[in-house]
Amino acid sequence: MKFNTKTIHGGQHEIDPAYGSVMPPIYQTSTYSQTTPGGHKGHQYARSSNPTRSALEGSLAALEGGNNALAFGSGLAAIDTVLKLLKAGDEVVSTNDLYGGTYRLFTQIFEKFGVKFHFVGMQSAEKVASYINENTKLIWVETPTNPMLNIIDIKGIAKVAKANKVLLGVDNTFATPYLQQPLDLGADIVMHSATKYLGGHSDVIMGALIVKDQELADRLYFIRNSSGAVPGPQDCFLVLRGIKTLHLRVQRHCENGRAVAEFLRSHPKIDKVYWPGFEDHPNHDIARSQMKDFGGMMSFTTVEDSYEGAVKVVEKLKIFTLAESLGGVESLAGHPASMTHGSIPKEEREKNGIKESLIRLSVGIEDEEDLIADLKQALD
Ligand code: P1T
Repeated sequence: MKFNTKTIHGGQHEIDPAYGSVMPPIYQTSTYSQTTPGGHKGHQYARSSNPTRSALEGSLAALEGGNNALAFGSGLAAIDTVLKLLKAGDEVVSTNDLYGGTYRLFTQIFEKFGVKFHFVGMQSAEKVASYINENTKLIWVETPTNPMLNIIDIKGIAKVAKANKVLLGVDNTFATPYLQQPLDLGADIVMHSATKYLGGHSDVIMGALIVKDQELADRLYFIRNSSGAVPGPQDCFLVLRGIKTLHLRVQRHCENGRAVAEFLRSHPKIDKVYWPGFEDHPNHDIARSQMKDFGGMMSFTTVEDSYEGAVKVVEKLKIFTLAESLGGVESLAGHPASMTHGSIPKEEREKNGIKESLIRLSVGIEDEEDLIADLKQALD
């Protein structure tokens, strides 16, 4: 089955046995009756499993080329579960430029439990390798990175991970499985904030992990069942519905992304535009080799290069909504330093290029002329 067909049919084996409904029903139940202890029809208690969730997980596994998928109550709950594979004394080599909430989870929750993190610019696999020692258990990659749109060579890092018997987890939120499939490039775990492109309509908070290895899936399942960060069936239904148009939406995000990035770059009030589709983006060749297209996420600074200047622009936008999050059908603008990355200390943020003047765009699927006109009037 090819990708576009998979978004609609992937992992969907069972038509509703009761009435033949084409979409899986929303099983809004916390528990399932048993005829005798253990005498159930495959589901006992909804923290452990739910048929609507299983339908979504089938779809997620198919899209990422995995054998198992697990859905969570949020993207951070999914990452939290990966980190719970570790124990005190273990070390993690993590991308330095990453979602502020992930950085906060690592530094303010897991460091307390004795896990050590190295935040590293992952532009070369050799550099990543130099941080590995006998305590290293996980390499955590976010690519494209949030919000600087750096691209990390998944295949290159996977070689380092394999050689050192270290797990490689990739946050594939910005790319989506339509653009990039990390398991095929050698990753062990793919993670999504399904809140974003997978859901696609800014109406759900959800996370996901997808893996190939059964033993790893069992360990993650055990942690999720023990810690309990599961999504509800209504949200699973919504994300499954969202996925059915993932390919169409992401194609349009990419087309509009290119048009907006090129417009911004040509505007006299713009200083830098960070978008991996530009041929002179420092990681453009890696992006071209591991991604199908370049996506609708980008960041930029204006020549004014000030907090006040950035605020003026985002306040003037009319079609782009000033809001946290990304990946929905509607275009959003954000100010990373004060919003999504506010939980990273200023010094750390600025080392990675997240200036007070930086604006991030999630380019939606509206008409590109309207998006460009909106940016133009705000900049003018
Ligand atoms: O919000 P949640 O579903 O828990 O996902 C967290 C998360 C994980 N990874 C990446 C790359 C993310 O971008 C996010 C969430 N990001 C935003 C809310 C944002 O506006 O960047």
